[in-house]
Amino acid sequence: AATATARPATTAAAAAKPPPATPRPVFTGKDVTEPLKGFHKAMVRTMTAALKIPHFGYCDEVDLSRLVALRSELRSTAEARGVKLSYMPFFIKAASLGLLHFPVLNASVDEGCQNITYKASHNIGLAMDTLQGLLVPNVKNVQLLSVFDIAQELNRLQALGVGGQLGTSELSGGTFTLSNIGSIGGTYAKPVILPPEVAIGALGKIQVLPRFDASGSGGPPTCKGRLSQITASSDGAYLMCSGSPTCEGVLENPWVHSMLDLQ
Ligand code: CAO
Repeated sequence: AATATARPATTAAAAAKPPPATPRPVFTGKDVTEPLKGFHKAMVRTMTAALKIPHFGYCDEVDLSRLVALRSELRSTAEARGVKLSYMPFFIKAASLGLLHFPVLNASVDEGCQNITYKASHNIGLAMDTLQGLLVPNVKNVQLLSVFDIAQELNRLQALGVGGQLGTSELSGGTFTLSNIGSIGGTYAKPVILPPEVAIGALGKIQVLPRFDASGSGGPPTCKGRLSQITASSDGAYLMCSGSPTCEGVLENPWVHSMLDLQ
């Protein structure tokens, strides 16, 4: 899971975001059985094989405020070059930089678990929701690519995914995988390792959350403003403060402030 302490530009802008589409309810009136085919069948086979691998999971939170700021700074430059810059290229590059330090995670073991092969390339796969089902195309040789190169390749893979055109060259040769459930909205995930790889990473939703630092500080404690308004937006609820210069209108740490100011 990832947290960002960066405050929203304006709550009005956040409130203007369209709500996510809600799937329509399906009423068939009778049971429907149909054969599992193609990619769906392959997905079941792979996931079943994956569950034979011993798994150990570890979850943590990371402050991504600086990444959020950096992406918003670079986004228009990338767009001017015709490339959509999401968070994924940064996550993929960060994973590759981590793998340079821990090559044992960019490896594969043989069927009988007798040998381990340390892979030279960082071919980082990403779980992709496509019309063909859940597919894992990979970005090849990430260790040689810049964040912008990765974004470009990701755009290409996404376009192929949307068009149902991902092929063997995109889907094979992966050495490590990332699953970003954050774009859908969950905070934690328990992904399964894609055989013959030995590790997988998952990312939850980046969100603004109240947190304390190591010294116990969690926001400007000197605020003497009064809470004037609670604004709900698609990103959560923000408490508006009526006048402390330290708060600039939106409380950095709503819960600490609400306790201080309301008591
Ligand atoms: N937290 C908050 N917002 C996030 C986010 C995160 N972790 N990850 C992505 N977003 C945002 C993006 O920035 C983008 O917003 P903007 O348009 O404002 O930039 C929006 O969510 C949509 O992102 P995207 O899906 O277009 O692009 P992506 O590069 O982040 O993700 C891909 C690419 C292929 C992973 C995605 O399209 C997809 O298929 N997601 C589904 C993954 C899935 O099914 N996971 C389950 C796997 S089980 O192992």
